[in-house]
Amino acid sequence: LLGAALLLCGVTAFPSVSLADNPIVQTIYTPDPAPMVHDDTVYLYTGHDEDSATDWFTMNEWRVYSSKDMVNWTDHGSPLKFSDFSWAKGDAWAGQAIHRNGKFYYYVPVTSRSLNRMTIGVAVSDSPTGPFKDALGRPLITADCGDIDPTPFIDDDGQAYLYWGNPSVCYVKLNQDMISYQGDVVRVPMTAESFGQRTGNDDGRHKTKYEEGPWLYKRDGLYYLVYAGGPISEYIAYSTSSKPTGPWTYRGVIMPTEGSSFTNHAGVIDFKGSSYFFYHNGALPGGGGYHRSTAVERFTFNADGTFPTIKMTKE
Ligand code: FUB
Repeated sequence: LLGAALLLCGVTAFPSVSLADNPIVQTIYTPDPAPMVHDDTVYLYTGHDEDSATDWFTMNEWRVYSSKDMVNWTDHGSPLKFSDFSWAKGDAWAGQAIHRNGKFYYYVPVTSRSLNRMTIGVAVSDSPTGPFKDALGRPLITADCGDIDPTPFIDDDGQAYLYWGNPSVCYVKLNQDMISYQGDVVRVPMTAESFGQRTGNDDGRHKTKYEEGPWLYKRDGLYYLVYAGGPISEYIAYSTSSKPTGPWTYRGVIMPTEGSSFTNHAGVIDFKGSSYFFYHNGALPGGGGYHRSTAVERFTFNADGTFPTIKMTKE
C-alpha cells in the first residue's frame, strides 16, 4: 500500500535512505505512534518497548523519528525519558506532541511517585526532536480518570484541548500557554450512542466499546475521536461530532483486531495531500503484546467523510 520505511539506525546527520516495509522502525520496538506534521515534515513520536517477552510494559523513554516523504525516516533518538520528570517513577506510556508559538509541547503519561498511579505530565522544547524538559515540575493532570494516553488538539479558533483516559474519556480546555488549563476536567458521558455498545467479555469497568488511546482530529469541519476499542484484543474505532467537545456519535471500526499485540493505538494525519493512519502491532520478528512496532497505511476517506476499513499491511 505504502512505501513506508525501514529505519536502519540512529542517524541525524545522515538520514537513513532505505525503501522498505511496515513496521517503520525495524531496529527497536516502537509502540504508541503519535505523528505530528510541522514544516513539511512528519515527526513520529513513539514509545519504546524494552521488555523481555514475559514482562509487562517496561517502558522508560520515548523516541522520535522524522520523514519528509513518508519513505525515508531519520532516527533522532530519545527526546524524553520518564526520569526527566523528577516526580515520576516509571511508565513512559503513550504520549503526543504539538506545536504552538514556536515551541513544542509533549504530553505524556507517567506514574507519579507520590500518588502511585498514572498521571499526565507536559514537557517543552524549542525543537520537535527535543530534548524536552518538564514544564511544570509536577503533573499537569491528576484527575484519576485513568490518566493515560493524552491527545492534544488546537482548533481553528485557537482553543486547545487535551483528551485522554481509560476507561472513561476526559478532556480539559488548555490555556494559550499549553501548560495549564481552564475550568474543571470534563468527564465525557460514556453512552452506547457515543461509543458503541460493548459486547463480549468485559472487565466491568468499560461501559462502551471505548477502551483507551484517543486521537482527536478534524477534517472538513467534522471532529473525529479515534480510539482503541475493546474488549481486548483491541481494534481501532471512532466517533464523530460537530463540536470538539461532543456529543459524540459512534461511527464504527476502522481497523479490526489482528495479529499478536493485544493493544493497538492510532494516530491520523494529513501530509502533502494524503491521509495516513498510524498504528502498532506485533509484526516485527520477536514481536507481540510487549514488543510492539509502529506501522502506517495511506488511505482515502470515503466521499461522505467516513473512514474506510483499514487493514494492516507489510508494505
Ligand atoms: O503502551 C502502553 C499502553 O498500551 C498505552 O498507553 C495504551 O494506549 C496501549 O497501547
